[in-house]
Amino acid sequence: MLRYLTAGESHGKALVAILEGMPAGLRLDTKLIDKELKRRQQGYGRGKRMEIESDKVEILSGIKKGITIGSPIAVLIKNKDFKIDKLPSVRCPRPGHADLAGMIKYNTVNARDILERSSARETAARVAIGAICRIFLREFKIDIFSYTKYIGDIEVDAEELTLEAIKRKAAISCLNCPDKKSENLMKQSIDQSKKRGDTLGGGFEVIGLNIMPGLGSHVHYDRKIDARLALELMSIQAIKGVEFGAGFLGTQLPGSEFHDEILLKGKALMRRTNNAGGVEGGMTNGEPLRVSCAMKPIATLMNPLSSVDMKTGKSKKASTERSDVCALPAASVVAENVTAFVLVQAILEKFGGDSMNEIEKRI
Ligand code: EPS
Repeated sequence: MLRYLTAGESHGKALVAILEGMPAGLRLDTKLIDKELKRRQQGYGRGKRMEIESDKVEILSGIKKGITIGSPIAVLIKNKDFKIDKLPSVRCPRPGHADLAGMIKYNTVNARDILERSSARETAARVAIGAICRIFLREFKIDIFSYTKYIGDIEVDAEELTLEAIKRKAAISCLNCPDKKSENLMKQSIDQSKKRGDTLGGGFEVIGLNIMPGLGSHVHYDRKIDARLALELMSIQAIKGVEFGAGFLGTQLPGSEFHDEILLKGKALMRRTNNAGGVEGGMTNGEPLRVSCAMKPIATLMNPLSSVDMKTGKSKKASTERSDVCALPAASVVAENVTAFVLVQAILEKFGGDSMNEIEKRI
């Protein structure tokens, strides 16, 4: 069973994570992990914190000469902005943030105790874990990428593009957007939002190629691959919805148009469409995995909404903290990497094996 834990506060000393269950014999190139960490830091609309940090992973255990030996892999990402003990109290909870519910739950009038851990900074640790999983997936030519579908009310039209073109174009965009015209409109919208002291959310899609059929299982709720992906994806900060394939709108189609006909190409099976997004009955079906996420606008507004000072009990504007105007491209990098974790977990469950050699043979 592949599993992980993360720890670390946004302005604490470091973020750490332990990944347990990774087989022996996988070469871990830290450059590939750092590449994912860097991708997570990028994107138009990010705040000043990303100019301070230059996230790099240090692997503390689980490897010898860069190759896994089957024992737990511990990773460390240091915070340059380590100042948790000097930071001021946050007494006016931000609507939409974890602040108020956390203050009530943990019995504090200082939301600092809550926001330090609820912060999306934690996702750097999850990206490091996911990046290790991506290195595993590369061995089996499984590729994961993502693209921005919309930011605020600006939608990208990627209908005519092949998956290969979406990947290539999104990879060179500062907004992970496969269409230049939409990217410019999105940038303008982010600029205007920033001027107003406001924030923007949006939606993105994660695509997985070359995934073998039969990962996950229909036999029990907690083995269903779509349910497991939804758990990982919904737990990313600010993600409010997860859709597979044609998604919620697709379900307005009648069954005859929604379901993906099974055809023969020679002796091979193929599908006319992929409205299911590569998952049927809680199992991968061999088609590309397509899962979309909706991200709410970031809760820290420089032009704050109404709140209450939890110490004095008086009405006040919500507290402000350094933050991002839009972090959609970063969230999609996190989503790619947590998807990688779920896929490796399901591959190990299906094929088993303690070394890469053994797994390769079984696959
Ligand atoms: C983030 C780190 C945070 C924020 C943002 C993302 O750093 P700081 O709070 O020091 O500016 O930039 O986090 C949030 C939006 C949030 O609500 O916590 C990161 O590493 O991605």
